[in-house]
Amino acid sequence: VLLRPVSRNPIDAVWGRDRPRAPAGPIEVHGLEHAGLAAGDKIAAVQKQLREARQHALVLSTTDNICWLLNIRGSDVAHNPVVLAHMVVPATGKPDLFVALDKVTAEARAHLAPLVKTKPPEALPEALAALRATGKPIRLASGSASWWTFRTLGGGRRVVRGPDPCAEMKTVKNATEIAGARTAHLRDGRAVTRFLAWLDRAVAAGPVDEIGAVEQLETLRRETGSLREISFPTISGSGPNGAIVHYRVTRATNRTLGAGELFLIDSGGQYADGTTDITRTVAIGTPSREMAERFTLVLQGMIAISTARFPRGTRGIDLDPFARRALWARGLAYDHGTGHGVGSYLNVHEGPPSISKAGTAELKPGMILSNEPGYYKAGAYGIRIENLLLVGDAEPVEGGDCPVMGFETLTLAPIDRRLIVPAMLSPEERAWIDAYHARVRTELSPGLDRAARTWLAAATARLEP
Ligand SMILES: [Mn+2]
Repeated sequence: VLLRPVSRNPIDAVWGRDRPRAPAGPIEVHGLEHAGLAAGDKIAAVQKQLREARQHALVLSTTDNICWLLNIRGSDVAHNPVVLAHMVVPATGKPDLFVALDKVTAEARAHLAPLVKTKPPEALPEALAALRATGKPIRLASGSASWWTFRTLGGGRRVVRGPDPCAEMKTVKNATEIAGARTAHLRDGRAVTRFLAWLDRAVAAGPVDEIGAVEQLETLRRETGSLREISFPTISGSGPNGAIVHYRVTRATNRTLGAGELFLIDSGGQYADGTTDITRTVAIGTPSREMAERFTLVLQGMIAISTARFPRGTRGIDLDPFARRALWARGLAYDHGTGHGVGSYLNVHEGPPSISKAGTAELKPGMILSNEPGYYKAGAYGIRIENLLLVGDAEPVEGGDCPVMGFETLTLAPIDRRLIVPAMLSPEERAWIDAYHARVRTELSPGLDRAARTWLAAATARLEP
């Protein structure tokens, strides 16, 4: 394959008069009570890095990094609360923000005016050409910037291609963002728990289908009064549809949740204080022995990540096999990463850190990652269990001689006990499940009505001996 640059976008030429207008959602200010760090301080930190590296300016084209840096959010991309924009951050002086001016509300203008010079997107090529004309080194985020941007900056060795400093900084959440994540997960956990309680009642009372489940879960999230948007299209797969990893239900594929089947639901919410992402697999009627055994193997992998202790410098790739060991030992596997980084009221998939074969970024205290091993039997059923985790320093291990880190579980919702085979679990694994369920019950119960509380008490009871 030979790629050749063209001066006109061929996709523009293909579009006819039915081309939708570019999104024009207003810019929202992401307040300090959620961001925890002022945009001016973030810009100063980036500029300090540029001066230390003797680079003249940084060109940003990644929307979530620009939103993080400026403490703004938007609605230009479904489920990702970002603003389509570019930015040039000079080593000293005021940065330029290139964004459609009709998105800049009076509130946004008041917030942005002290921070940046706001310019229309059409001014970008000229600004990049001016940077090129300085002949000084310009930093460009490799891996996300377009070839056009690279060429317009002059290409060659003057363009320093490296990681985006915002990407690194935003993955390590500050104390305000961590507190926000905890609150968001309490709120979201109650909505999910109400959903799971509803589901048990509803499938007993009559047919429930995949779309009906999606609608009920979104309704319950909306009833929190805080939902901005769901964080991705809900994956709602019953029986064989659960085995399709990125399944998205349509009217044509919609299935009734049948007795003796598994139902997998992977969903999340965008709240101003945090982004959530949770998967639960639920038994509809009585599961087969094989389903329960494989669910338990997936659970063992999930617990192995949740309870891992690891030294500084550990990367996601180092931990990924922990989640697979129990499955591999039985000749079973799953073909996706174990976990991804998650934004703070930003993208539900946020790099660079991940727990996967590609997870070469070091795990650092303050990072939020998902933990979502699974197992999929094509044509039959799918299993996935997903909680979000916060990386932190752990208590020193008795007798150990190096400091260790570990995870704190953020997600709060019961894991279906009907699918757990207690005899397969070690005493430590059983203790983890019982402690997790006790915590879920204690933390969620106060905000639930009597019916949901009663359901939750049973769903979080200790495992039978
Ligand atoms: Mn996920």
